[in-house]
Amino acid sequence: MEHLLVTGGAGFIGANFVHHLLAHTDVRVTVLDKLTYAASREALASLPAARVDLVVGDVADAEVVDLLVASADAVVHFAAESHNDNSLTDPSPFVQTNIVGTFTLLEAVRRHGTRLHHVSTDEVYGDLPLIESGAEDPQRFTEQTAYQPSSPYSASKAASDHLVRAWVRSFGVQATLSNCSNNYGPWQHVEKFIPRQVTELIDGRRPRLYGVGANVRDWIHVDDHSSAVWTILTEGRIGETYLVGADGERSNLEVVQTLLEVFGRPRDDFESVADRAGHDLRYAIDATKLRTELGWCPQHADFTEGLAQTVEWYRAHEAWWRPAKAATEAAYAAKGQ
Ligand code: NAD
Ligand code: TDX
Repeated sequence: MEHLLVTGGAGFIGANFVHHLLAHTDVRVTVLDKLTYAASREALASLPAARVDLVVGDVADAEVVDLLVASADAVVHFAAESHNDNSLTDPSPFVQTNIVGTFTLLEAVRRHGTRLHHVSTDEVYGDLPLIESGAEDPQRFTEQTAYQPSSPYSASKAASDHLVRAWVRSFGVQATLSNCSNNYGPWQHVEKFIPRQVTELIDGRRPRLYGVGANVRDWIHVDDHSSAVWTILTEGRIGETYLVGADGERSNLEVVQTLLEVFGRPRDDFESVADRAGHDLRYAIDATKLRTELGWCPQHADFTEGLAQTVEWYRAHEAWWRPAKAATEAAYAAKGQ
């Protein structure tokens, strides 16, 4: 595998994955990215032009996709509309990019017989009940959990996963899939939970919790997601799905309290704002298959340390996130969030 096509490689996880490839492999990368509001040329700017090139285009544009797939040894598909709150305001780009875009890519890899890895989310499984305090062995998602997406975003990702499996079974497409939990780390847009709170705190404002902050997310450092995707691409079995997670369950309230400690602020110095419609209660991943079958192991075990490093990264990269901050906050304020 010498030349990879990475869709959505100018977004948060895609860009971190490209950095991971440059540091740990010899592959050459072509990024296909539409450069939506969520993308960043800067995230790729430090990488050598001899190994990374960026094609600005739409994953739902069959002509461009066919041309790029024809010259790649394998494709890793990150491109998507990714924010749940935006999908509640306007679902249309979610259907177009996440479903039609994945369909377009599948047709191209079918024509060219190209290996594909499809990147998806644990949100396709819907949510789990919150854990009673003191309860043992709480339920977690596995590869056998039934699909039950809640939001337009997660429904569009679920649809894309179904298309990939159907193309494997019906047309013999050489694809693997992964469903990962919530990522954090550098280059994440300020609309998302952790960067929003970090940048509010840098600005001397209070973090904003939806409701009382009881909802639970299963956090994984983005580098660990990258190593999982590379492991599955190179060692995974065709047609298989692997769940990716690092045993990082925390309530949103706990995350905010950890951030408040990092900033030396009182633990109750946050605001409760309007809750998200249909807000999933809890996500939790059982990554046993990936760990035992492919020997993958996350490297960022300490969430508090990872969070503190992420705070430092946002402090050092204010020039990058500042231009998006005011408009993002204005859109939240208009919804009472
Ligand atoms: P992101 O929104 O930060 O980046 C998405 C990228 O896709 C952007 O660069 C954007 O310009 C590009 N894009 C959007 N529409 C496009 C189109 N039509 N054609 C080409 N490029 C297009 O998202 P992210 O958080 O980096 O997520 C990447 C992938 O990982 C998504 O498929 C998402 O569902 C999945 N995922 C994300 C998380 C998470 O915690 N963020 C967790 C699990 C899975
Ligand atoms: O200001 C906020 N306050 C708040 O309490 C924001 C922006 C969010 N939240 C809550 C909602 C969620 O319970 O924090 C949690 C995390 O929110 P998001 O960062 O929007 O992530 P989530 O909706 O869990 O989805 C993320 O993980 C799965 C990614 O955005 C998806 O792309 C991925 O598939």
